[in-house]
Amino acid sequence: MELCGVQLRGPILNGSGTFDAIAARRTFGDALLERFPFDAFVSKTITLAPREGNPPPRLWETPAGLINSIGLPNKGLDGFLAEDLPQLAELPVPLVVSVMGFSRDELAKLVAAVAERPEVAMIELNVSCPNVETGLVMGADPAETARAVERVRPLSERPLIVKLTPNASEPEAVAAAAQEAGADSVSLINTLKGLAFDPDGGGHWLGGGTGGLSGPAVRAVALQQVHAVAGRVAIPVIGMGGISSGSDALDFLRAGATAVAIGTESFRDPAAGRRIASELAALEAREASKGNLAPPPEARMTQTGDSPPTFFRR
Ligand code: RRO
Repeated sequence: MELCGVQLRGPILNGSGTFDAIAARRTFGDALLERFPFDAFVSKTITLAPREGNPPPRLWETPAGLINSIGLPNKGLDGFLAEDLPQLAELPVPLVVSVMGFSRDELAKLVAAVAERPEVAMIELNVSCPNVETGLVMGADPAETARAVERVRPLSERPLIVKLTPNASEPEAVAAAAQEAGADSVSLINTLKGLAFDPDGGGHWLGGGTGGLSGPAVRAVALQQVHAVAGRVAIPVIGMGGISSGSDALDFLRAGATAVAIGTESFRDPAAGRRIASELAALEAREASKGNLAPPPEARMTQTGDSPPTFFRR
């Protein structure tokens, strides 16, 4: 398949920041490259200056979900280009680099520098991190998002993906603004704002205060937002939010996504991307074979309201 002109062997990506390919290569060696779990790899978001990230604890489990408050720890642009990019370039799939700026100037410096590197297939603009102190989330506002995309669009011939936040009153309006400003794709959802208290008292559990919720707990919200966004824009949509099985992935494709990303599930099972890809392929093969068996006209005529003939049920 193809995403923004980039050839991919399939539709399964990782959600940014949910799979450390460099650490996985250290642990699994070249076996990781032979059985790489994703069809494109999205880096953890980088910023212009290095960051320590938020103080611990950084994670809290909820029913069917995970709240994180990692706070964007990273080596900064120069450290990433010098140390991480050469290693990520050895992965057997196209590389997407995720960047986040605290201002449009910062974002422009990041995009210009990353776009120069031939190892980079696409750039994701993370305008939706919930865990940084400024409280400024460009992606919560359509006009701010448009200004950011307009600023960086001329700096890169690489496809630009805009990562949307679910914490916006109308994510489809933000997606439309991103498209209008020149984005090639949108990806969603980033995490939903969440909070956890220390069960032993003493206030907030997470060192960063609040965090972002992910995992199956957010799947229905993500599916609705992907459906709404895909109905509004013409550019490809990358759907994510609690995908744990091929059936979940198929739901996002049915909602209008062109590709999907796996996030929290990879923490449980680092090989989840491959499992989900093969489950999805089996489901799609089954759908295709059903499609070839067109129902006889009389069967179609017996369909009424909510009660389709039983052979349509799954
Ligand atoms: O690093 C983080 O805390 C983080 C980021 Br940049 C993001 O985009 N989404 C998220 O849930 N956590």
